[in-house]
Amino acid sequence: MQQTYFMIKPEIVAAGDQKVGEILAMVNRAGFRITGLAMRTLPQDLVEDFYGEHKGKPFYGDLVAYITSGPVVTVRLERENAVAALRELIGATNPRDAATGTIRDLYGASLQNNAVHASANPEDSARELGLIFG
Ligand code: FUP
Repeated sequence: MQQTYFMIKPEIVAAGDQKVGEILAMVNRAGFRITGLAMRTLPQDLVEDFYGEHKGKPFYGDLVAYITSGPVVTVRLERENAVAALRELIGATNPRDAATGTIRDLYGASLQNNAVHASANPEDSARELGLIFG
């Protein structure tokens, strides 16, 4: 069993419970078990750390401002091969490039407002779960 970090981003949470419910149902149908779940507005210093690999890039400031702009849904998931399986389920970073039927294809609006986050690899997963769930 492997753990991974999943996050539903502010524009989806702001749009109301229906989209949050639909996305969690997709994750559930794909065989993931939810072992941690919270809705919270993340503090700026935590988000700066979380996206630390992007510090200095032109989109970094906007990204941090966006993620801290309202509540997100933070989720710890467990499944066999969870990290790779969840990345496949969410689709490419830019919703325009996301495979048909993936979460970012169905719910993403733009490169920045791409609906959800999932850890990119097992090292990121451990780091992100530590930051978010302690
Ligand atoms: P991902 O791992 O798919 O979330 O993608 P990245 O780690 O490369 O990027 C993190 C977030 O930064 C993306 F979800 C969207 C945002 N981003 C931009 O806003 N502009 C860019 O040019 C690249 C990424």
